[in-house]
Amino acid sequence: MEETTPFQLATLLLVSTFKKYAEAEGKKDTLTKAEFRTLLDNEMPSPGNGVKSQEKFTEMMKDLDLNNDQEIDIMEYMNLVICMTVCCFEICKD
Ligand SMILES: [Ca+2]
Repeated sequence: MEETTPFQLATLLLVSTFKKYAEAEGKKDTLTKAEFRTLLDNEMPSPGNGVKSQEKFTEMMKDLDLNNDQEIDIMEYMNLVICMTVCCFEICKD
């Protein structure tokens, strides 16, 4: 069996993290508000991440929930991943 590359591993981790929280309640392939809140609290616990307040969370949910169904699907989640990746890229610049 071929070795998993770092890129493949990163992709698997992003998907498994999404699924872990999405499967907690309701539909298995989308994040409810509560599931999304738990994902942010557990996976992005940095005090500087700015999503701790309810106001910031509501704003973030509104920005990500493009089809306005009050849930975050995998494509909407990917917009968060893109933002996080670009921020990381900028921070890692020398
Ligand atoms: Ca949605």
